[in-house]
Amino acid sequence: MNELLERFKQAIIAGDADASAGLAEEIRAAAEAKPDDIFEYLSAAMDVVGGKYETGEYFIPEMLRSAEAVEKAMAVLEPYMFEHKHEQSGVVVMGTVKGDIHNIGKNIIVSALRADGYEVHDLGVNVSTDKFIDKIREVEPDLLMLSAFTTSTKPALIDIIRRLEEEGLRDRVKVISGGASHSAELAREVGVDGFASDVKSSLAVTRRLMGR
Ligand code: B12
Repeated sequence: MNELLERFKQAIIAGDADASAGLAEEIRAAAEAKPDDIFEYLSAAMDVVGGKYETGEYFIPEMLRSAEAVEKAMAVLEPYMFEHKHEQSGVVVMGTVKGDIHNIGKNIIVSALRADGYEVHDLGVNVSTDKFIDKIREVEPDLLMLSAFTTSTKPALIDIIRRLEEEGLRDRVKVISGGASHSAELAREVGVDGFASDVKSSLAVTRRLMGR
């Protein structure tokens, strides 16, 4: 299985969407890999891609090809990785904050939350504070989950918390942020209720804040 997962990782690094989707089919058919293993190889692949970008070996088009290779593979693997519950766990509004267009990690968390029984309203990427506030008024979620991947998104996170306070909504919704650049320090500075940087800890923090 590890050899198959290694080939899967290499296909993502190479940005070969046909190969990654084909290998995803093989992984699903073998039914041996645990979701955590798949995430480990997928994240490791994107770390290599990020590293190649940093050293100037890859540029934006190569990163986009790798992103597409992940998306195609996830479409195959999602039903296998997340066994869906039927009870309702809570309502979530989620999106990637303004100025940020990364969506792979967000989409994975959206899938994991849906599988864990949450009704998720996914607002997409580059979401303005106004759009978050409007949706919160409309659906009155239990949780607001914010993806933020670049360090330059800190003001956007602070703006959302400030607006929630101004609009008298801060006590009505728990706010969780997440993304590659997150740390306990950032979470404290921004004023969110919780943060996480992978699927397992994201589900753990949502359960904790929902009192489950
Ligand atoms: C792919 C990629 C892109 C693709 C994105 C395609 C897409 N459809 O998403 C493209 C090419 C568009 C891109 C663009 C840019 N990128 Co980019 N990108 C990456 C890369 C290589 C991988 C990201 C990824 O998908 N990882 C895999 C997923 C599974 O992991 P994840 O994103 O961390 O998500 C997990 C957790 O964070 C968590 N999570 C995610 N969201 C949430 C939300 C909540 C609430 C919770 C609890 C948890 C959670 O769970 C997820 C699942 O495990 C990273 C490097 C890296 N290794 O992360 C750089 C990276 C994020 N990008 C970076 C940069 C700088 C950029 C650009 C500014 C480049 C440029 N000069 O134009 C632009 C930004 C454009 C913008 N305005 O947003 C930097 C950010 C540095 C920083 N600290 O600010 C990184 C770290 C690369 C680097 N080392 O320089 N990028």
